[in-house]
Amino acid sequence: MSTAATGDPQEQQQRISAALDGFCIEVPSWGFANTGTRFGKFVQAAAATTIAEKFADAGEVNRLTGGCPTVALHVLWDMPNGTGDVETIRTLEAAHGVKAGSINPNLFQSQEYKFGSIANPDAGVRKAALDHLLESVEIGKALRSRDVSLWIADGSNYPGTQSIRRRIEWMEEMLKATHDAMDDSQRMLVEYKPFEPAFYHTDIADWGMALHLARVAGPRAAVLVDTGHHYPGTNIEQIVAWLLHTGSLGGFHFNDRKYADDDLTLGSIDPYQVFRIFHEIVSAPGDTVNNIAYMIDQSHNLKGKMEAMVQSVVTAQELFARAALVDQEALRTLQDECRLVEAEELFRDCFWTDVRPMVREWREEKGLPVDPLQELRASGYVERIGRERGARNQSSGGSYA
Ligand code: AFD
Ligand code: MN
Ligand code: MN
Repeated sequence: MSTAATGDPQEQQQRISAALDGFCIEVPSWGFANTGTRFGKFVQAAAATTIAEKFADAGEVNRLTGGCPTVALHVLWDMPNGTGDVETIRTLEAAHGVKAGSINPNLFQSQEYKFGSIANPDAGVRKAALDHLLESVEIGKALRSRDVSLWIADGSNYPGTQSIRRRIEWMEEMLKATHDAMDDSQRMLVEYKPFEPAFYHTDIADWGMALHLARVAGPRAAVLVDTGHHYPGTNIEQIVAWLLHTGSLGGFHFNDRKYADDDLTLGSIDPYQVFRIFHEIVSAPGDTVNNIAYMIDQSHNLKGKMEAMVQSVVTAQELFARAALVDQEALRTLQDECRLVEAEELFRDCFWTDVRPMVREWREEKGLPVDPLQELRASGYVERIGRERGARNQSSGGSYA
């Protein structure tokens, strides 16, 4: 019965190289832009402001890591002209070697969404929100992007001020209409979040609500798990197991948290949790791994945007590699025979295995920089874009789009 740490090094290398060959994680355009907290924004000279700069930065992260060939777009921030911007995006894809990834509508910034978007009691506001969702679906079609990824910030701040049940009915109607506008190549990902910006009830607050709405919307809707969107102590890998079991896991927004939706770099607080999530996936049957959208959702106020993104991608690759080391057959036998400590030791062995030399080997095989963060620093890329963008960023105080 092999455990990873004492496993044959050649077999370990093969497992890791095969796993990383098939593992891609999407970077968010907004992760390169100046954003902040509700208490303020610390402007970074090198931050991206234009969609061209966001594609350049995403292309550089992919050149360094070999793991992120797509960049998530936020409609309005990145595509103020909607489908009119598709040609621009095409040109940027070719220039920087990364493709447009998920399309993320923005239903949380316009003033009209003060009391909600698709769950707003005003039918006119719901219609405006639906129009934006339908436009996002059309942008996805034009860009041949698979996923329309919805984060609905709707909710209320005080008991008794809104009908939770009527808001469910409105959301069901809006999401079904959006789903019906998609073509067969598209998917709708329904994200959930327990609180913030709403502080009494959030209309899509947990995975059960998201799963219900995905089912009502239609067969090409699934749930998006943002690892920062859970109360402390939540067993996220158990949620992932249930969503895998029900065929409803659309994808992830990866980040890390100590308290709430902190959007810290992936694995910076609890790497073991990410390893356990990845283990649920790599141990799932069939081509489950291929149908899941792995995405990063972060936008750092303190760390440098580029360094933080490279950190998150590299950490995701390393933790996925560790999960790939688990001998599933051996573990299943130990589990079925309730040989608890042996099962746990096999599991932990893989988590504690320093895979960095084997990941380095994979990078060399691929002709990639063996140390992406070091290469970023040596390349002078951040200094260069800081010089090119600094004056504008300082003068504009940074901006979202
Ligand atoms: C914020 C929200 C949510 C959403 C993201 C991008 O909490 O995670 O997915 O913005 O719109 O982080
Ligand atoms: Mn998210
Ligand atoms: Mn979030």
